[in-house]
Amino acid sequence: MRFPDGFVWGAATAAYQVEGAVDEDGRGPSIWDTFTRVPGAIAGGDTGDVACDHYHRYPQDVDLLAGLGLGAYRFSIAWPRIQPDGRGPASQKGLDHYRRVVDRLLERGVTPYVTLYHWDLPQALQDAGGWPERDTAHRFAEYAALVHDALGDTVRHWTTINEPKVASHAGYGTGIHAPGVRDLALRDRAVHHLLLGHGLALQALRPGGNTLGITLDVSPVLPYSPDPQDVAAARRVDVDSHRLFLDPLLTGRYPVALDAVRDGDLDLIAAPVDFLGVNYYRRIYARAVPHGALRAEELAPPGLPVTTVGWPVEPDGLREVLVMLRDDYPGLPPLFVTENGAAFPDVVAADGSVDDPLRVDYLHGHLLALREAISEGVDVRGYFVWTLLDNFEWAEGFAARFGIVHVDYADQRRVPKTSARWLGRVARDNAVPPPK
Ligand code: IFM
Repeated sequence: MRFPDGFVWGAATAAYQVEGAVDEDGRGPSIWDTFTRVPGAIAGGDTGDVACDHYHRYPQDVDLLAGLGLGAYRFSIAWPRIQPDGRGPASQKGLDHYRRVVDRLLERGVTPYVTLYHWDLPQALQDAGGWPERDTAHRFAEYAALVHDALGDTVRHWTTINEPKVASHAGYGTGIHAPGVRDLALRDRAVHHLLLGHGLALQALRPGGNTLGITLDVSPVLPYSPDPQDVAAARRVDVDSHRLFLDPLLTGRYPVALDAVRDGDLDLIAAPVDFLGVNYYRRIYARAVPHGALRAEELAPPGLPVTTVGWPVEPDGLREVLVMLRDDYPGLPPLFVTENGAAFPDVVAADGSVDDPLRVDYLHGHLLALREAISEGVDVRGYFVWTLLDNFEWAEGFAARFGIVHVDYADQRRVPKTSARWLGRVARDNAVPPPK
Protein backbone atom coordinates (compact mmCIF):
# COMPACT_ATOMS: atom_id res chain seq x y z
CA MET A 1 0.00 0.00 0.00
CA ARG A 2 2.79 2.38 -0.93
CA PHE A 3 2.02 5.94 -2.00
CA PRO A 4 3.63 7.62 -5.01
CA ASP A 5 7.15 8.96 -4.49
CA GLY A 6 7.10 12.53 -3.24
CA PHE A 7 3.62 12.21 -1.74
CA VAL A 8 3.18 14.95 0.89
CA TRP A 9 2.20 13.99 4.44
CA GLY A 10 1.17 16.74 6.81
CA ALA A 11 -1.10 18.08 9.51
CA ALA A 12 -3.37 21.11 9.37
CA THR A 13 -4.56 23.79 11.80
CA ALA A 14 -6.30 27.18 11.51
CA ALA A 15 -5.33 30.41 13.22
CA TYR A 16 -8.41 31.13 15.34
CA GLN A 17 -8.71 27.51 16.38
CA VAL A 18 -5.23 27.26 17.89
CA GLU A 19 -3.45 30.57 18.31
CA GLY A 20 -5.09 32.38 21.25
CA ALA A 21 -3.29 35.68 22.00
CA VAL A 22 -6.24 37.51 20.50
CA ASP A 23 -5.20 40.95 21.67
CA GLU A 24 -1.43 40.66 21.44
CA ASP A 25 0.98 42.48 19.18
CA GLY A 26 -1.67 44.73 17.72
CA ARG A 27 -4.06 42.04 16.44
CA GLY A 28 -7.45 43.56 15.71
CA PRO A 29 -10.74 41.86 16.57
CA SER A 30 -12.18 39.32 14.15
CA ILE A 31 -15.78 38.26 13.65
CA TRP A 32 -15.02 35.20 15.80
CA ASP A 33 -13.98 37.35 18.76
CA THR A 34 -17.36 39.03 18.49
CA PHE A 35 -19.43 35.93 17.79
CA THR A 36 -18.01 33.93 20.69
CA ARG A 37 -19.39 36.63 23.00
CA VAL A 38 -22.97 36.02 21.79
CA PRO A 39 -24.76 34.10 24.55
CA GLY A 40 -25.54 30.56 23.41
CA ALA A 41 -23.54 30.79 20.18
CA ILE A 42 -20.78 28.40 21.24
CA ALA A 43 -21.11 25.17 23.24
CA GLY A 44 -19.91 25.72 26.78
CA GLY A 45 -19.48 29.44 26.15
CA ASP A 46 -15.97 28.67 24.86
CA THR A 47 -13.85 31.23 23.02
CA GLY A 48 -10.57 31.18 21.11
CA ASP A 49 -9.01 33.73 23.47
CA VAL A 50 -6.36 31.25 24.60
CA ALA A 51 -7.15 28.07 22.63
CA CYS A 52 -3.90 26.05 22.36
CA ASP A 53 -1.69 29.10 22.91
CA HIS A 54 -0.05 28.16 19.62
CA TYR A 55 0.86 31.82 19.09
CA HIS A 56 3.48 31.38 21.82
CA ARG A 57 4.02 27.64 21.65
CA TYR A 58 4.46 27.23 17.90
CA PRO A 59 8.18 26.33 18.28
CA GLN A 60 7.45 23.25 20.35
CA ASP A 61 4.43 22.40 18.20
CA VAL A 62 6.53 22.55 15.05
CA ASP A 63 9.15 20.37 16.72
CA LEU A 64 6.43 17.91 17.70
CA LEU A 65 5.10 17.72 14.15
CA ALA A 66 8.58 17.28 12.69
CA GLY A 67 9.42 14.67 15.33
CA LEU A 68 6.42 12.62 14.31
CA GLY A 69 7.81 12.44 10.79
CA LEU A 70 5.26 14.68 9.07
CA GLY A 71 6.87 16.75 6.34
CA ALA A 72 4.29 19.52 5.83
CA TYR A 73 2.29 21.92 7.96
CA ARG A 74 -0.87 23.58 6.67
CA PHE A 75 -1.73 26.59 8.81
CA SER A 76 -3.64 29.81 8.29
CA ILE A 77 -2.69 33.44 8.70
CA ALA A 78 -4.94 35.55 10.93
CA TRP A 79 -5.96 38.48 8.72
CA PRO A 80 -6.53 40.74 11.79
CA ARG A 81 -2.89 40.26 12.80
CA ILE A 82 -1.78 41.62 9.43
CA GLN A 83 -4.42 44.34 9.02
CA PRO A 84 -6.14 44.99 12.36
CA ASP A 85 -8.92 46.94 10.62
CA GLY A 86 -8.92 44.87 7.43
CA ARG A 87 -7.36 47.62 5.33
CA GLY A 88 -4.23 49.72 5.09
CA PRO A 89 -0.57 48.89 5.62
CA ALA A 90 0.55 45.60 7.11
CA SER A 91 1.40 45.31 10.78
CA GLN A 92 5.09 44.48 11.00
CA LYS A 93 4.54 42.54 14.23
CA GLY A 94 1.95 40.38 12.52
CA LEU A 95 4.19 39.64 9.57
CA ASP A 96 7.17 38.99 11.86
CA HIS A 97 5.22 36.37 13.76
CA TYR A 98 4.45 34.35 10.66
CA ARG A 99 7.99 34.82 9.37
CA ARG A 100 9.21 33.19 12.59
CA VAL A 101 6.72 30.32 12.16
CA VAL A 102 7.88 29.74 8.59
CA ASP A 103 11.55 29.92 9.59
CA ARG A 104 11.00 27.36 12.33
CA LEU A 105 9.26 25.03 9.91
CA LEU A 106 12.04 25.32 7.37
CA GLU A 107 14.70 24.77 10.04
CA ARG A 108 12.95 21.54 10.96
CA GLY A 109 12.61 20.42 7.34
CA VAL A 110 8.83 20.95 7.26
CA THR A 111 7.22 22.54 4.19
CA PRO A 112 4.78 25.36 4.94
CA TYR A 113 1.36 25.33 3.24
CA VAL A 114 -0.21 28.70 3.97
CA THR A 115 -3.95 29.36 3.93
CA LEU A 116 -4.82 33.03 3.74
CA TYR A 117 -8.41 32.88 4.95
CA HIS A 118 -9.80 30.38 7.42
CA TRP A 119 -12.83 32.40 8.49
CA ASP A 120 -11.39 35.10 10.79
CA LEU A 121 -12.57 38.22 8.96
CA PRO A 122 -11.49 41.49 10.63
CA GLN A 123 -14.53 42.79 12.52
CA ALA A 124 -14.10 46.22 10.91
CA LEU A 125 -14.83 44.67 7.51
CA GLN A 126 -17.94 42.97 8.86
CA ASP A 127 -19.02 46.34 10.26
CA ALA A 128 -18.74 47.62 6.68
CA GLY A 129 -20.99 44.77 5.43
CA GLY A 130 -18.66 41.74 5.40
CA TRP A 131 -18.56 39.22 2.55
CA PRO A 132 -21.93 40.31 1.13
CA GLU A 133 -20.09 43.54 0.17
CA ARG A 134 -18.04 43.45 -3.02
CA ASP A 135 -15.35 45.62 -1.47
CA THR A 136 -14.42 42.81 0.92
CA ALA A 137 -13.14 40.77 -2.05
CA HIS A 138 -10.82 43.65 -2.98
CA ARG A 139 -9.69 44.03 0.62
CA PHE A 140 -8.88 40.30 0.68
CA ALA A 141 -6.72 40.56 -2.43
CA GLU A 142 -4.88 43.52 -0.90
CA TYR A 143 -4.23 41.53 2.27
CA ALA A 144 -3.11 38.50 0.24
CA ALA A 145 -0.57 40.67 -1.57
CA LEU A 146 0.81 42.03 1.72
CA VAL A 147 1.37 38.55 3.11
CA HIS A 148 2.84 37.36 -0.14
CA ASP A 149 5.25 40.30 -0.29
CA ALA A 150 6.53 39.34 3.15
CA LEU A 151 6.63 35.55 2.91
CA GLY A 152 6.67 34.83 -0.81
CA ASP A 153 10.44 34.34 -0.86
CA THR A 154 10.17 31.13 1.17
CA VAL A 155 6.52 29.99 1.08
CA ARG A 156 5.72 28.23 -2.20
CA HIS A 157 2.30 26.72 -1.47
CA TRP A 158 -0.64 29.07 -1.01
CA THR A 159 -4.32 28.42 -0.48
CA THR A 160 -6.55 31.44 -0.82
CA ILE A 161 -9.66 30.41 1.09
CA ASN A 162 -10.61 27.42 3.19
CA GLU A 163 -14.13 26.06 2.67
CA PRO A 164 -15.88 29.14 1.28
CA LYS A 165 -19.16 27.24 1.61
CA VAL A 166 -18.88 27.18 5.38
CA ALA A 167 -17.91 30.86 5.49
CA SER A 168 -20.97 31.81 3.41
CA HIS A 169 -23.59 29.24 4.36
CA ALA A 170 -22.88 28.91 8.09
CA GLY A 171 -21.82 32.55 8.50
CA TYR A 172 -24.60 34.28 6.55
CA GLY A 173 -27.21 31.54 5.92
CA THR A 174 -27.87 29.41 8.99
CA GLY A 175 -25.96 31.83 11.21
CA ILE A 176 -24.39 29.06 13.29
CA HIS A 177 -20.94 30.55 12.61
CA ALA A 178 -19.64 34.11 12.77
CA PRO A 179 -20.94 36.63 12.00
CA GLY A 180 -24.22 34.84 12.79
CA VAL A 181 -26.31 36.36 9.98
CA ARG A 182 -29.41 34.52 8.67
CA ASP A 183 -30.31 35.97 5.30
CA LEU A 184 -30.24 33.92 2.10
CA ALA A 185 -29.84 36.91 -0.19
CA LEU A 186 -26.78 38.04 1.79
CA ARG A 187 -25.52 34.48 1.85
CA ASP A 188 -25.57 34.29 -1.93
CA ARG A 189 -23.74 37.59 -2.20
CA ALA A 190 -21.15 36.22 0.26
CA VAL A 191 -20.69 33.11 -1.93
CA HIS A 192 -19.85 35.24 -4.94
CA HIS A 193 -17.58 37.67 -3.14
CA LEU A 194 -15.62 34.89 -1.44
CA LEU A 195 -14.98 33.36 -4.86
CA LEU A 196 -14.23 36.75 -6.36
CA GLY A 197 -11.78 37.37 -3.50
CA HIS A 198 -10.10 34.09 -4.42
CA GLY A 199 -9.84 35.16 -8.07
CA LEU A 200 -8.47 38.59 -7.25
CA ALA A 201 -5.99 37.10 -4.78
CA LEU A 202 -4.76 34.66 -7.44
CA GLN A 203 -3.82 37.63 -9.60
CA ALA A 204 -1.89 39.15 -6.71
CA LEU A 205 -0.08 35.90 -5.88
CA ARG A 206 0.60 34.59 -9.36
CA PRO A 207 3.96 36.27 -10.01
CA GLY A 208 6.83 34.37 -8.45
CA GLY A 209 6.28 30.77 -9.44
CA ASN A 210 4.03 29.81 -6.56
CA THR A 211 1.73 26.85 -6.26
CA LEU A 212 -1.74 28.30 -5.80
CA GLY A 213 -5.07 26.76 -4.94
CA ILE A 214 -8.28 26.88 -2.98
CA THR A 215 -9.76 24.35 -0.58
CA LEU A 216 -13.36 23.12 -0.74
CA ASP A 217 -15.25 20.76 1.54
CA VAL A 218 -16.76 18.06 -0.65
CA SER A 219 -18.93 15.07 0.25
CA PRO A 220 -20.90 12.58 -1.77
CA VAL A 221 -24.57 13.52 -1.30
CA LEU A 222 -26.98 10.59 -1.23
CA PRO A 223 -30.74 10.45 -0.82
CA TYR A 224 -31.81 9.29 2.62
CA SER A 225 -34.16 6.80 0.93
CA PRO A 226 -35.00 5.79 -2.66
CA ASP A 227 -38.10 8.03 -2.48
CA PRO A 228 -37.95 10.43 -5.50
CA GLN A 229 -38.50 13.33 -3.09
CA ASP A 230 -35.32 12.41 -1.24
CA VAL A 231 -33.49 11.94 -4.54
CA ALA A 232 -34.48 15.48 -5.54
CA ALA A 233 -33.48 16.78 -2.09
CA ALA A 234 -30.03 15.21 -2.48
CA ARG A 235 -29.60 16.92 -5.84
CA ARG A 236 -30.54 20.29 -4.31
CA VAL A 237 -28.05 19.86 -1.47
CA ASP A 238 -25.30 18.81 -3.87
CA VAL A 239 -25.85 21.89 -6.05
CA ASP A 240 -26.09 24.25 -3.10
CA SER A 241 -23.09 22.85 -1.20
CA HIS A 242 -20.73 21.76 -3.95
CA ARG A 243 -21.61 22.69 -7.53
CA LEU A 244 -22.17 26.29 -6.46
CA PHE A 245 -18.41 26.43 -5.82
CA LEU A 246 -16.90 23.75 -8.04
CA ASP A 247 -18.66 24.88 -11.22
CA PRO A 248 -17.58 28.53 -11.22
CA LEU A 249 -14.02 27.62 -10.18
CA LEU A 250 -13.56 24.77 -12.65
CA THR A 251 -15.94 25.60 -15.52
CA GLY A 252 -16.49 29.37 -15.21
CA ARG A 253 -20.29 29.05 -14.77
CA TYR A 254 -22.60 29.07 -11.76
CA PRO A 255 -25.28 26.36 -11.66
CA VAL A 256 -27.81 29.00 -10.54
CA ALA A 257 -28.17 32.74 -11.21
CA LEU A 258 -26.53 35.02 -8.65
CA ASP A 259 -27.38 38.73 -8.62
CA ALA A 260 -23.96 39.90 -7.45
CA VAL A 261 -22.07 38.69 -10.54
CA ARG A 262 -20.58 41.36 -12.82
CA ASP A 263 -18.99 41.08 -16.23
CA GLY A 264 -15.53 39.57 -16.02
CA ASP A 265 -15.94 38.11 -12.52
CA LEU A 266 -16.20 34.54 -13.69
CA ASP A 267 -13.02 34.86 -15.74
CA LEU A 268 -11.18 35.81 -12.56
CA ILE A 269 -12.82 33.06 -10.51
CA ALA A 270 -12.08 30.37 -13.10
CA ALA A 271 -8.45 31.35 -13.62
CA PRO A 272 -6.35 28.16 -13.51
CA VAL A 273 -5.12 26.96 -10.13
CA ASP A 274 -2.20 24.62 -9.52
CA PHE A 275 -4.13 22.43 -7.12
CA LEU A 276 -7.54 21.98 -5.58
CA GLY A 277 -7.65 21.22 -1.87
CA VAL A 278 -10.35 18.77 -0.82
CA ASN A 279 -11.57 18.47 2.75
CA TYR A 280 -13.44 15.22 3.28
CA TYR A 281 -15.10 14.02 6.46
CA ARG A 282 -18.31 12.15 5.66
CA ARG A 283 -21.05 11.27 3.23
CA ILE A 284 -24.11 13.52 3.42
CA TYR A 285 -27.62 12.04 3.34
CA ALA A 286 -30.47 14.34 2.38
CA ARG A 287 -34.13 13.88 3.25
CA ALA A 288 -36.95 15.99 1.81
CA VAL A 289 -38.79 18.22 4.29
CA PRO A 290 -41.53 20.77 3.56
CA HIS A 291 -39.73 23.72 5.14
CA GLY A 292 -36.43 25.55 4.60
CA ALA A 293 -34.85 27.05 1.50
CA LEU A 294 -33.65 23.71 0.16
CA ARG A 295 -36.59 21.73 1.51
CA ALA A 296 -34.00 19.22 2.66
CA GLU A 297 -32.43 18.14 5.91
CA GLU A 298 -29.19 16.28 6.46
CA LEU A 299 -29.61 13.13 8.47
CA ALA A 300 -27.35 10.09 8.88
CA PRO A 301 -29.23 6.81 8.45
CA PRO A 302 -29.42 4.75 11.65
CA GLY A 303 -26.85 2.04 12.19
CA LEU A 304 -23.77 3.84 10.86
CA PRO A 305 -20.90 4.48 13.28
CA VAL A 306 -20.66 8.21 14.00
CA THR A 307 -18.07 10.58 15.46
CA THR A 308 -18.53 12.97 18.40
CA VAL A 309 -20.10 15.54 16.08
CA GLY A 310 -22.53 12.97 14.63
CA TRP A 311 -20.82 12.50 11.27
CA PRO A 312 -21.03 8.98 9.86
CA VAL A 313 -17.72 7.17 9.42
CA GLU A 314 -17.62 6.06 5.78
CA PRO A 315 -14.09 5.93 4.40
CA ASP A 316 -15.04 4.94 0.88
CA GLY A 317 -16.80 8.29 0.52
CA LEU A 318 -13.33 9.81 0.17
CA ARG A 319 -12.58 7.63 -2.85
CA GLU A 320 -16.01 8.48 -4.29
CA VAL A 321 -15.41 12.23 -3.93
CA LEU A 322 -11.98 12.10 -5.57
CA VAL A 323 -13.22 9.96 -8.48
CA MET A 324 -16.30 12.18 -8.90
CA LEU A 325 -14.10 15.28 -9.17
CA ARG A 326 -11.93 13.62 -11.79
CA ASP A 327 -14.93 12.38 -13.78
CA ASP A 328 -17.12 15.48 -13.56
CA TYR A 329 -14.46 18.13 -14.13
CA PRO A 330 -12.20 17.45 -17.13
CA GLY A 331 -8.94 19.33 -16.80
CA LEU A 332 -9.09 19.10 -13.01
CA PRO A 333 -5.85 20.30 -11.41
CA PRO A 334 -3.92 17.98 -9.08
CA LEU A 335 -5.66 17.41 -5.75
CA PHE A 336 -4.50 17.51 -2.17
CA VAL A 337 -6.60 16.13 0.66
CA THR A 338 -6.17 19.25 2.78
CA GLU A 339 -8.28 17.96 5.69
CA ASN A 340 -9.50 14.60 6.91
CA GLY A 341 -9.94 13.43 10.46
CA ALA A 342 -12.44 12.79 13.22
CA ALA A 343 -13.51 13.82 16.71
CA PHE A 344 -13.85 11.00 19.22
CA PRO A 345 -14.24 11.02 23.00
CA ASP A 346 -10.58 10.38 23.85
CA VAL A 347 -9.69 9.08 27.30
CA VAL A 348 -6.52 10.09 29.13
CA ALA A 349 -5.15 7.02 30.91
CA ALA A 350 -3.79 7.10 34.46
CA ASP A 351 -0.25 7.23 33.07
CA GLY A 352 -1.16 10.27 30.96
CA SER A 353 -1.18 8.44 27.62
CA VAL A 354 -4.03 8.75 25.13
CA ASP A 355 -4.89 5.67 23.11
CA ASP A 356 -7.36 6.48 20.32
CA PRO A 357 -8.04 3.28 18.36
CA LEU A 358 -11.20 4.74 16.79
CA ARG A 359 -9.17 7.56 15.21
CA VAL A 360 -6.47 5.12 14.05
CA ASP A 361 -9.19 3.03 12.39
CA TYR A 362 -10.73 6.14 10.85
CA LEU A 363 -7.42 7.29 9.39
CA HIS A 364 -6.50 3.79 8.26
CA GLY A 365 -9.77 3.35 6.38
CA HIS A 366 -9.58 6.76 4.75
CA LEU A 367 -5.96 6.33 3.68
CA LEU A 368 -6.78 3.00 2.06
CA ALA A 369 -9.65 4.71 0.22
CA LEU A 370 -7.29 7.49 -0.86
CA ARG A 371 -4.75 4.95 -2.08
CA GLU A 372 -7.52 3.24 -4.04
CA ALA A 373 -8.49 6.53 -5.71
CA ILE A 374 -4.86 7.05 -6.73
CA SER A 375 -4.82 3.51 -8.16
CA GLU A 376 -7.93 4.42 -10.13
CA GLY A 377 -5.96 7.26 -11.71
CA VAL A 378 -6.88 10.31 -9.62
CA ASP A 379 -3.93 12.69 -9.28
CA VAL A 380 -3.66 13.30 -5.53
CA ARG A 381 -0.37 14.78 -4.33
CA GLY A 382 -0.71 14.90 -0.55
CA TYR A 383 -2.71 14.33 2.62
CA PHE A 384 -3.11 16.59 5.66
CA VAL A 385 -4.75 15.22 8.77
CA TRP A 386 -7.25 17.44 10.54
CA THR A 387 -5.80 18.28 12.95
CA LEU A 388 -2.44 18.51 14.68
CA LEU A 389 -3.82 19.62 18.05
CA ASP A 390 -7.16 19.30 19.80
CA ASN A 391 -8.53 22.81 19.34
CA PHE A 392 -11.46 25.24 19.23
CA GLU A 393 -14.03 23.46 17.07
CA TRP A 394 -16.10 26.57 16.21
CA ALA A 395 -19.72 26.27 17.43
CA GLU A 396 -18.81 23.01 19.20
CA GLY A 397 -16.19 24.76 21.34
CA PHE A 398 -13.49 22.57 22.87
CA ALA A 399 -15.76 19.58 23.44
CA ALA A 400 -15.04 18.00 20.05
CA ARG A 401 -11.43 16.79 19.97
CA PHE A 402 -10.13 16.23 16.42
CA GLY A 403 -6.40 16.31 17.25
CA ILE A 404 -3.79 13.61 16.80
CA VAL A 405 -2.16 15.37 19.76
CA HIS A 406 -4.13 15.72 22.97
CA VAL A 407 -4.16 19.17 24.58
CA ASP A 408 -4.84 19.63 28.27
CA TYR A 409 -6.42 23.09 28.20
CA ALA A 410 -5.68 23.61 31.92
CA ASP A 411 -1.91 23.53 31.53
CA GLN A 412 -1.43 23.36 27.71
CA ARG A 413 0.41 20.05 27.95
CA ARG A 414 0.57 18.20 24.62
CA VAL A 415 0.41 14.40 24.49
CA PRO A 416 0.68 12.70 21.10
CA LYS A 417 -2.12 10.16 20.80
CA THR A 418 -1.58 6.68 19.35
CA SER A 419 -2.91 8.07 16.05
CA ALA A 420 -0.08 10.61 15.91
CA ARG A 421 2.55 7.88 16.12
CA TRP A 422 0.60 5.73 13.67
CA LEU A 423 0.35 8.52 11.10
CA GLY A 424 4.00 9.44 11.61
CA ARG A 425 4.94 5.86 10.73
CA VAL A 426 2.77 6.01 7.62
CA ALA A 427 4.49 9.23 6.58
CA ARG A 428 7.98 7.88 7.17
CA ASP A 429 7.20 4.64 5.28
CA ASN A 430 5.14 6.46 2.63
CA ALA A 431 2.87 3.45 2.94
CA VAL A 432 -0.26 2.37 4.78
CA PRO A 433 -0.35 -1.03 6.44
CA PRO A 434 -2.71 -3.47 4.67
CA PRO A 435 -6.32 -3.73 5.88
CA LYS A 436 -6.78 -5.73 9.04
O1 IFM B 1 -12.43 22.33 12.37
C1 IFM B 1 -12.92 22.36 11.07
C2 IFM B 1 -12.02 23.17 10.17
O2 IFM B 1 -11.83 24.45 10.65
C3 IFM B 1 -12.60 23.25 8.78
N1 IFM B 1 -12.95 21.96 8.28
C4 IFM B 1 -13.71 21.08 9.13
C5 IFM B 1 -13.05 20.98 10.49
C6 IFM B 1 -13.86 20.03 11.40
O3 IFM B 1 -15.15 20.50 11.57
